[in-house]
Amino acid sequence: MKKVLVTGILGQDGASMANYLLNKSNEDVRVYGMMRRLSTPNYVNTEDFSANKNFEFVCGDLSDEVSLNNLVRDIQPDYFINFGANSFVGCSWDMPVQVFDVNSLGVVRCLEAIRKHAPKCKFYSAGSSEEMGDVDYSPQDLKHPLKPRSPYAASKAAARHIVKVYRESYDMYAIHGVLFNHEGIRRGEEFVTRKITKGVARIHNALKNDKEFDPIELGNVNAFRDWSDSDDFVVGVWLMLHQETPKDYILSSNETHSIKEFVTKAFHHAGMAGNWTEIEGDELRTKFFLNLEDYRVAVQINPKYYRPAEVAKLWGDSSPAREELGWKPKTSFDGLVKKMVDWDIEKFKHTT
Ligand code: NAP
Ligand code: G4F
Repeated sequence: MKKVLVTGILGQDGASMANYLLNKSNEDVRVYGMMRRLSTPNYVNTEDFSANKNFEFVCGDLSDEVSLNNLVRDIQPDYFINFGANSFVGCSWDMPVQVFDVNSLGVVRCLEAIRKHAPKCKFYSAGSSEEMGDVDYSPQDLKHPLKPRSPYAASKAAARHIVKVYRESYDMYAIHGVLFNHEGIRRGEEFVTRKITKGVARIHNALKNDKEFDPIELGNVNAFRDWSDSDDFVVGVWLMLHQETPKDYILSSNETHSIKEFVTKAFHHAGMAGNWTEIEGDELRTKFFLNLEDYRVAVQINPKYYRPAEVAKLWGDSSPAREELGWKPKTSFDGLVKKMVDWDIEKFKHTT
C-alpha cells in the first residue's frame, strides 16, 4: 500500500485529491491529510472520505519545519502532494510576508524534509497560471516567461525555481505543475466563481419566495480566466506523479471566458435571463439586469474588489499533458457552471 501525504486537506484540491484516491480511483493507498491547527476547523470538504479507514488527519504547518520534518520522518510517504498555501491572490498584497513564508519557504521546507528523511518520496508543488501574469501571448505554455503581478504570483514563481533546483541538484522526483483556474463544489466562497454561484442561488431563492434581494458586488468583470473542474485536475496531478522522469506540465481547459460570461451563464442556468449594460468610459456603472418586468439589478461593481494589479487574460495550452500523460478533462465550462449553480441552489435553499 502506497502512502500519500496531502497538505491543504481542508481546502478544495487537497480534499478533491483525497476523495479521488480513496473513493474513485482503484489505487491501494493510505492518505494522510495535513491540516494546520485552527480554533474551529471547517470539515465540509472532507465529509466524503474522512471516515475511510485508509484516511487519517495529521497536524502540521507549512511555516513550521519541525512539524514537516517529523511527519515525513514518521510516515515515510511515497508521495507528498503540497496543496497547502495562502491561495487567495486578492489578499496577498495585504500579507506579502506570510504569503512568501507559506507558499515559497513552505515549499523549501517540504523539499528539505523529503531530502533528509525520505529522499525517494515523489513531491508535487502546486504551481499557478498566475506566474505568467502580465502575459505576452495566448494561449500560454510552459515556455511563457514568469511575469507575476501579485505577491501570490511571485511566491509561486519562486516555488517553481526552487523545485527545479532541488530536482536537478539532488536527483529528487520533484515537480511543479502549472495549473490554470479550477473550481467546483469545494471552492472557497471568496473566489469569483463561487461568489457568483452562491449569489445566484441567493437571488434565485429570493425570487422564488417573492422577496427583495441585494445585488452581487464584483470587481473587474472584464478579466478572462481559463476555468476547469478541480475533480479533473487532481487526476492530472496524480498522472504527473507517475512519469518515468519527472517533468512539469500545464493543466488547463484550453478555453478562456470572461467573468461577465460566467455571470450570464450562471443566472441563465438558474432560469434567470439578463443583460449587461455599460456606459462608455464609466466602468463603475456596469450592471447586470435581470429581464424581469422591473429590470432589477443583479450584479453591480464595487471598486473595493479591484486589485492593485490585475491579470487580464489567462488562457492555457495543456496539449503536452493531454498527449504525453493521456490526461483528459471530463467537465466542460458549461458543465462546471451548471454543477456549481445546482449545488449552491440546493445548499443555500433557505438563504435569501
Ligand atoms: P484552498 O482551497 O485555499 O486550500 C488551501 C489549503 O492550504 C487550505 O486548506 C489551508 O488551510 C491550507 N493552508 C494555508 N496555510 C497553511 C499553512 N501555513 N500550513 C498548512 N496548510 C495551510 O486552495 P486550492 O484551490 O485547494 O489550491 C490548492 C493549491 O493549488 C494552492 O497551493 C493554490 O495556490 C494552488 N493553485 C490553485 C488553483 C485554483 O484555481 N484552485 C490554481 C493554481 C494553483 P485552512 O483550511 O486551514 O485555511
Ligand atoms: O477567483 P479569483 O479570486 O481567482 P484568481 O485571482 O484568478 O486566482 C485563482 O486562480 C489562480 C490560477 O490562475 C490560483 F493560482 C489562485 O490560487 C486562485 O485559485 O479571481 C478571478 C478574477 C480576477 O481577475 C479578479 O479580479 O475575477 C476577478 N474578480 C472580479 N470580481 C473577482 C471579483 N475576484 C474575486 N475573488 N472577487 C470578486 O468580487
